[in-house]
Amino acid sequence: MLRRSSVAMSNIKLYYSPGACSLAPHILLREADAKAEIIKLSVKKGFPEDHRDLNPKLRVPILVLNGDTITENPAIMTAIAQLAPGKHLMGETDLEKVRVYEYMNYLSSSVHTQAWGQILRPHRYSDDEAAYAGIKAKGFKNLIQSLDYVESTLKGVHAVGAKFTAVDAYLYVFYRWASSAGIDMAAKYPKYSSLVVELLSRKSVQEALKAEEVPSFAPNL
Ligand SMILES: N[C@@H](CCC(=O)N[C@@H](CS)C(=O)NCC(=O)O)C(=O)O
Repeated sequence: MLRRSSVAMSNIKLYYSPGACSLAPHILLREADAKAEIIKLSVKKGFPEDHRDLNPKLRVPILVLNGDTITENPAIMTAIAQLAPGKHLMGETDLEKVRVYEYMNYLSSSVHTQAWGQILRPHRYSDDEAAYAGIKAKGFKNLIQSLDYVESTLKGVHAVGAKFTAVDAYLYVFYRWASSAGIDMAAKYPKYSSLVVELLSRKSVQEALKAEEVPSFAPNL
C-alpha cells in the first residue's frame, strides 16, 4: 500500500502481521507521514519459511529502509522517527528521549518477551510440556504486574511528555492484546484507557487498524 508523503526520497517497506507488535511501527510510519509499502506477513501460524532470508530471527516487524534491513521494535521506531525529525516521535527534550528508550526497552523485554512470551509461547521456556500451564500462569501474573506498573506511570494523557511519542503506539499494542485476553481494561486501568481513547482519535491509528483489518478494542469509558 502506498501513501503520499512529506518524507522525501526514502524507499521504505514495513513487514507486519495483523494486530502483532508491528502495529506500533505501522502507526508510527503514518504519524511520520512516510510514503511506505506496508506488506502483510502473517506469523499467526509461525514465520513463513519463504521469508526466512528477510529476518533470520523469524520475527516481524521488519523495516527495509533504502535497502537496509532493520529489526527490533525500538530500533525500527527510532529509524522511523528519524524520517520526520520535526515531529519528535521519540520525545523532544533530552530527558524525554531517555524516558522513551527506558519505556520502549521495558515494553520490548519485560512485557513482550517475558510476560507475553510465557503466555503465548511457553515452549520457549521449557521443553517439558507439563510445565506449560505453570509458565502461562506466571506469565499472566507478570502481565498484571506490568499493566499495574504502566497505569502507575501515566500522569497526563501521554506516556512521555505532553505529546504523542512512539511509546504511546507501543502501549496500544499491549492494550489490545490484554483486552483480547479478557482483561477488563476500562475498569482496571482508567488512565491507560484514556490514553487509548486519545490514540483512537488519531488518523494514523484509525488508518493502521483499517489497513490491518483488526478491531480497535476501544475502551468503554
Ligand atoms: N524483540 C522483537 C520481538 C518481535 C516478535 O516477537 N514479533 C512477533 C509478533 S508480535 C513474531 O514475529 N512472532 C513470530 C513467531 O514467534 O513465530 C521486537 O521487539 O521486534
